[in-house]
Amino acid sequence: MIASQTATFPQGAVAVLTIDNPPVNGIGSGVRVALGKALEEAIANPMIKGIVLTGSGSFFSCGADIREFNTPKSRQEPSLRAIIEQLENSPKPTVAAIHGAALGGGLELALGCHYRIAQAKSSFGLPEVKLGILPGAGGTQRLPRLIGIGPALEMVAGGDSIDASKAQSLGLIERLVQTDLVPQACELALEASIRTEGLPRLSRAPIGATADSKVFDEARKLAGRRYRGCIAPLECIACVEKTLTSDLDEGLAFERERFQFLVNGDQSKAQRHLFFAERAAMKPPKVEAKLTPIRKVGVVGAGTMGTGIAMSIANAGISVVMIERDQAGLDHGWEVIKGNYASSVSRGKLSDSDVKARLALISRSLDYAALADVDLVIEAAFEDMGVKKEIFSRLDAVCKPDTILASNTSRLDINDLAASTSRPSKVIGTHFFSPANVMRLLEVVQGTRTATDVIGSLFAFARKLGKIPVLVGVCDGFVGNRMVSPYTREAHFLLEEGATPEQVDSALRRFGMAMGPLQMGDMAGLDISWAARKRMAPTRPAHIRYSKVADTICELGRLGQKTGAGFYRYESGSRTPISDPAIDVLIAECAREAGVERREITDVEIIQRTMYALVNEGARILQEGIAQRASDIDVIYVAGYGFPAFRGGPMFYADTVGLPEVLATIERFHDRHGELWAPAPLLKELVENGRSFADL
Ligand code: T1G
Repeated sequence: MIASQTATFPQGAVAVLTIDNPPVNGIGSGVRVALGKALEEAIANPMIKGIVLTGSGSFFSCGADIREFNTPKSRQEPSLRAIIEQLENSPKPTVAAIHGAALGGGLELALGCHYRIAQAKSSFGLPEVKLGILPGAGGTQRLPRLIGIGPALEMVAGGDSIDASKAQSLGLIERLVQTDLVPQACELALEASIRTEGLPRLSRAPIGATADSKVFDEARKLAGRRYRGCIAPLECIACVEKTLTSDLDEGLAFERERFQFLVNGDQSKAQRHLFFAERAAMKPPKVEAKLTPIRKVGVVGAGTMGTGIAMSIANAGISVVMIERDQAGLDHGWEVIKGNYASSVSRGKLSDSDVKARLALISRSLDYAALADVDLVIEAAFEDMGVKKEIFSRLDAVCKPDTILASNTSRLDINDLAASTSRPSKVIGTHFFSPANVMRLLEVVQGTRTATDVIGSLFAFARKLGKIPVLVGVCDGFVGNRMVSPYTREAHFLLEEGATPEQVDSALRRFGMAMGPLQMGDMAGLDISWAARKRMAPTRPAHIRYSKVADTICELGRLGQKTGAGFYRYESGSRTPISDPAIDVLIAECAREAGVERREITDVEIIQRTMYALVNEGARILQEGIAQRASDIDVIYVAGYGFPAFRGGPMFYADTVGLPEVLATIERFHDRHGELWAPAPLLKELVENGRSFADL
């Protein structure tokens, strides 16, 4: 847990304490006990002139062990705050020697030291706010005393890391070193041990230039935009604000009280659930066979998805060949890519040289022969099985035998596509989400004959792209889109029953969704789901309720933003939805034809009807084995569908409400609205056994 060594120099001996708790040097109870003891010994040892604290492996320390938060602590265990006070009150100089990353409690440990030096490639951050909590070991009180209120507010309430050069410019670290981190830290400790002026202790440092309240109001506005609906950022800001009116002890007490409030709240439990859920989802299946390294990729189709996918690959430094049917399509796709990169440059996100390097990785061709040496092809052509089969048979003929063939289809049958090739074990689905160069979610669709090493290769490839791969099975819509069908269906039914598009969308935005289902449909294009409904119409049972609202809107040529009107109107070039009375008339007419009596609809019902539709379908998906875990469904909805992280995802949200209540409500809907609301058997089984989705 803590390795203690003594480094001896002519000027004296230095105790080097190394946090050794792989993989991230988390500061769990074992580390705290061992570190407290090692510090006590070093301070008591008259031979020791100074103390250096460092970390083993790749990180200094990435903070407290998140798994311990809601578990009771034994009295013997020193708190992280106690350890930090031990470092700060040490009569001997303490120096943090930082490499890799100092995050959360790891950075707070370093702030307790008298000095901090770091390797050039290290990073520093207080990401607690992204877990729905705040730096609970003095970070909100010491950091402003070191780097000033403004930069401290940004780090504490934003949660983003800064690099070593930024840290040095802010005064967060005294020295930047290329090599010999620990020896240079020892040297600094020995130099400090003979200085006559007192050791720098942040708890006694005055707050720099007092910021006026405007900076806090600004920070609250920014937090409201970036973390809409989250309470942690506001608590972070309040703690930093406290430094202006309180001494350290009062500030620490306030920080502690607000930390406890947050760590016991639903929002933080949801966000910590997602932290581990994401990591569980991204774990590839156990594979014996060797993985295929993906060094060169073909993308067939230079439309919206194809260009986004090609950019995502080039952004990861992997070369990509983009294929289209005709030169016009290829040129248009190339212009779209250059335009996207140009806007990243204008927003300061990328430099011209970055863009040049990425564009150099993207080649274009009309000839499939250009795919002869690629390791993976991602087909992103028109969403039609016939078109895809024709492409796959050409790929099968041209590509190397071990080339993986993937389709970006959002709902078609991968097994059917695989059967049309000579290499079904190499066929898989890679469902990217638009815009593919931005959205992190990637549904990896496993066909019944897809080999596990192909899945493993795709997971490794997805991680290189910075994506969150989630393994799903084959069904219409896989996981995300399959669940969005009943969610949207209920939104349309609610319109017929009396709600307006604004009421449905604003209720769900207040719930925390990035966008309501009707505005989302207008943005994605109403024609996509219209085509799916028309495809399924022949097999739709006549006795099942069906809303004609969306079809009627599409039949008027109102396909969403791209046609200037859908559920809402859009002024030319604007994406701002404007309520359209013509739609209210259309909905009332559909309701009359369907014999639906309109009534007052409450926001509570809107949330229940849409959210529980997601949960019920999610339970079915779990039961059918289309998703491996309930938490995978949560990751899919938060990373791909704008579900609020502070609610943890649809399945975690259902657990938070309580499955008995969810089931009782679904049974009420079943009685009132018919078989579309038949409760999923798994949901009934969980309630009967007093279990929750978290137990799966
Ligand atoms: N606690 C517990 N487990 C952690 C952990 C943590 N803080 N950080 C990582 N892990 C596990 C992770 O679940 C995975 O486990 C393995 O380590 C590798 O992680 C008092 C209250 C550091 C950037 O928020 O951001 O300090 O899946 O896959 O991609 O004020 O881990 O292998 O079983 O992510 O190289 C604040 C969280 C805590 C940092 C490395 N700190 N960690 O990324 O590896 S709260 C954080 C990360 C706190 C104080 C407060 C990343 C990473 P498994 P990984 P990676």
